[in-house]
Amino acid sequence: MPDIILHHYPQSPVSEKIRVVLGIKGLEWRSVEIPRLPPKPDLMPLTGGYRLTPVMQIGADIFCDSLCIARALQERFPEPTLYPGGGDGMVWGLSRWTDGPFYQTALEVVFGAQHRNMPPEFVRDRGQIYFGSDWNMEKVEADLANSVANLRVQFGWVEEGLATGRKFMLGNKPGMPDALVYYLAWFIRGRWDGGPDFLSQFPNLCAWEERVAAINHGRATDMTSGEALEIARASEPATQETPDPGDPRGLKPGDAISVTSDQGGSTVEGRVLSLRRHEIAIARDDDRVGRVAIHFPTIGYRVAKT
Ligand SMILES: N[C@@H](CCC(=O)N[C@@H](CS)C(=O)NCC(=O)O)C(=O)O
Repeated sequence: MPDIILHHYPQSPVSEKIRVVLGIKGLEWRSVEIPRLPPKPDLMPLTGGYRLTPVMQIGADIFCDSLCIARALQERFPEPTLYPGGGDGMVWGLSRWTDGPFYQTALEVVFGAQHRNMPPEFVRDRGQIYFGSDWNMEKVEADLANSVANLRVQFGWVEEGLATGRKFMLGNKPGMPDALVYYLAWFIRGRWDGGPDFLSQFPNLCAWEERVAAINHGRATDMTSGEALEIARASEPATQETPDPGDPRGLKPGDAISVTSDQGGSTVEGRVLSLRRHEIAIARDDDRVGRVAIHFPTIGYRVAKT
């Protein structure tokens, strides 16, 4: 199998989730550092316009969104499993809490407390992604105490689970729920000045954070974006044409469609290649990399026929 290539940047919390997954699985991978703000000229040929972080590449197959990336890694490298305590299926449902309301609350706290110390162009960019087109940091700041109260409840639930003596969320082995909660603790600890003090009220969580940090990130070696583009150009997508007769949208391989993240950002256009209940892959041709298969999760993305 070609190398696993992660397009990411060190400060990205959602990338930290995937780096922990790579660590749980003990994988070797290649690390391409991408810009924190657009333009991302060496990413666009691969993703067809999708700009969020992280993105995974395996040859000419491109995986957008951490939900799609984690699942693709579990399918290709089943052991050690991301479902050690029998959490099959349910862990993806859990991700809709951690990546939805829990992440949103963490963003409200970090931006509410720290936005005045962030570069204005960064606040403008993230403001519209995380808080919508009518974002207003003064309001986020004014609501900070309420957001911290909500964050405290959610980390409190995690603390209750860990207080039972389990080493990890699903028992004595780490799995997907650990990656899903760890990246939020990592974000709060590292990006909010009050984070370390806030987290110290959860002693079991702090001890668990150390255990997850010790798993580390697998074995990464750097790669340039140029090398990654060359690998895509020299490869053909491994994804086969796959119909899904049960697709409620009536989509079929070959249909011309666009895919747009609910978080906004560019729309990616291509032709349906593979349909599975939880994922869609589209084929797209690009001047720099030739044909790529771009994978998106079904959840969180809107598909329209073009
Ligand atoms: N649903 C996406 C969310 C990813 C996300 O929000 N990532 C942040 C960075 S942690 C981002 O893309 N920020 C804008 C950027 O990197 O350009 C996923 O799970 O991958």
